Amino acid sequence: MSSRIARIRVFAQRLSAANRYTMSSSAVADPEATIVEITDEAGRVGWGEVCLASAVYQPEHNAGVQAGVAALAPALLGADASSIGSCRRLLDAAMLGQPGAKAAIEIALWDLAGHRLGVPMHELVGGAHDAETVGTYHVIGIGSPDEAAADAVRLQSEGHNRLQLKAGGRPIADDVAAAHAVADVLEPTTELAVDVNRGWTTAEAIQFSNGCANVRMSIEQPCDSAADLRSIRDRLRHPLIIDESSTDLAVSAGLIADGTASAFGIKLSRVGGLSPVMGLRELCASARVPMSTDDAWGGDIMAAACAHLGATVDPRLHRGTWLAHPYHQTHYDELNGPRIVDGRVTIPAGGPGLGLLIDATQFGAPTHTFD
Ligand code: 0XW
Ligand code: MG
Repeated sequence: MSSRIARIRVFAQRLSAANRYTMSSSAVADPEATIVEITDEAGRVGWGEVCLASAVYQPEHNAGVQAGVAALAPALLGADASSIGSCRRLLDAAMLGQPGAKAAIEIALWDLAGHRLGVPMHELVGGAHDAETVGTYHVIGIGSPDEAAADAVRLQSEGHNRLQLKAGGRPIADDVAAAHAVADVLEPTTELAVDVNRGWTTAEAIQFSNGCANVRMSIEQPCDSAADLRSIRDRLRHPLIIDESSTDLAVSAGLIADGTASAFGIKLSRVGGLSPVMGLRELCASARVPMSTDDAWGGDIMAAACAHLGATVDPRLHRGTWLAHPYHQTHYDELNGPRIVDGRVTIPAGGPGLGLLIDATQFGAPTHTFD
């Protein structure tokens, strides 16, 4: 059953931070999501989305994603959406790189496939271990030791057993104090990652690790480059989680092979969508390396894609699907949009594909229409 693409519409949706959200490189203000609607010849619709938290989290920015989608869309008109691999090849032939723009389109293709076949997305991308909820982790922003400890106590009381403490952008001693304050209130079953979002020098990373020698935690992306991480991996007292440096399968395989990566923070927008993450999932499964399945920011469409994919990762190796919703508090589908319940993320089941019921009028007039 073919599924010729008849129309592609592109929308812009502001996802402003209602609660302060800080990383070493930036505080998230009001990023704008790019939303893609793909309609096939039978009138079936698939939705995709990418929204980067800021212009300094990874080397793409939201205006570029919007422009990239608009430049790529014409290449897909008339293509058979039932062959996602063929559509991806058309996108790669039209433009080198731009994984964020391609991810926004590719997620819509997977959603459309679910609608065409009448099955939930998790069934298409590997099969769910648990089709109702998926694990998650929650971020504690950069603040005082007392604030960080109070957040950790509250989040654990709400059922969270994975915490990510943001660090960087201030004296190392302040981050050491915050990590110790959180460690002092950590329950035995709670895992802690300190995420620096590339903010430290190699010397600062080593200094922090030494200052937290007795803290049970991992350190996520302390420095900017994979070379930096390789240079310090044997001088740290803690395992390394690779996030921003896990740009593709080959790079990630190398980081596993040389022992640098103890785990990954995988972002769909950084690697190009669900298909590349499925490859990373198989690589991590074979190497017994944990991974997350989430993105830098985003609304229900990106959250649902990450949750469906997260459901297909071996729970023993799944670091979770992070949700931006608690920070922007926007739902595109109030009933089915992913939310946190008892420390886990709900997987939308409002229908096939992503399981969302999206009313396009909420996004206003499209920025681009291709038909
Ligand atoms: C915590 N996240 C998934 C959301 C932030 O935007 C960045 C990312 C991370 O792990 O760095
Ligand atoms: Mg990270």
